[in-house]
Amino acid sequence: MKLYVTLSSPYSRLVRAVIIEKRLQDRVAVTPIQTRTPDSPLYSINPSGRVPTLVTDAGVIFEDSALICTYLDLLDGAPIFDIPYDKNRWPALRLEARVRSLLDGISVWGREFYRPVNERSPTIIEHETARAHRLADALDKDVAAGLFDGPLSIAQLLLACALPPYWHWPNPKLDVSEGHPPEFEWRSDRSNLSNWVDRFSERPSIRETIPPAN
Ligand SMILES: N[C@@H](CCC(=O)N[C@@H](CS)C(=O)NCC(=O)O)C(=O)O
Repeated sequence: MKLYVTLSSPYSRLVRAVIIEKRLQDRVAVTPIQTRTPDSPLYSINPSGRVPTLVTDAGVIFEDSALICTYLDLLDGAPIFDIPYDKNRWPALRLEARVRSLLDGISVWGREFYRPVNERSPTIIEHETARAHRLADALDKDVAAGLFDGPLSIAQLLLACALPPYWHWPNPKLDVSEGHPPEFEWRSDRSNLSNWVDRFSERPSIRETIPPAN
């Protein structure tokens, strides 16, 4: 199978982490590909042009990190990320949705900075920055309440993939004519979240998927 990714994409990183957790490295070739260009080679594989995109051995195309993770998890018939239909199901799904909401917002926020300065929207940047801080506050409380302490889950992997440092310098893809974009200071006053991410990030699946410096 082939998994098309960009190494900076947090959604792709989640799937790359799942491949490591499931020891599927021999079955899935992680293949970096250019996205967001008029002639991206991904368009002829997946019309959405989004990564992660999985092409199965039978040539079936999957997109969306959640779907791809479920597919890969079930390949060996011994899923480790399956959420059982018991009383823990709704808390687990709720937590995963909250983390995904953080990541979705951060992605919109970060994308603004990849535009030329004169195309950036201060309104979107302000809105997404505020959203990210509200969610980080809520997740700090969730960590303190022990909600991320259970067995390995997609919510945990997503949280670790969503909160790296964002910008590496020098970064030729960013217009810095009006200065460097601000970092998302998600650690400040959030020691529960910060300590949890540091501890969790010692897992090989997180260590081995750190986005490269450009
Ligand atoms: N909901 C999707 C989001 C995937 C996504 O937004 N991928 C971004 C990279 S982080 C992408 O491929 N962007 C390319 C484009 O918009 O053309 C998932 O979970 O996989």
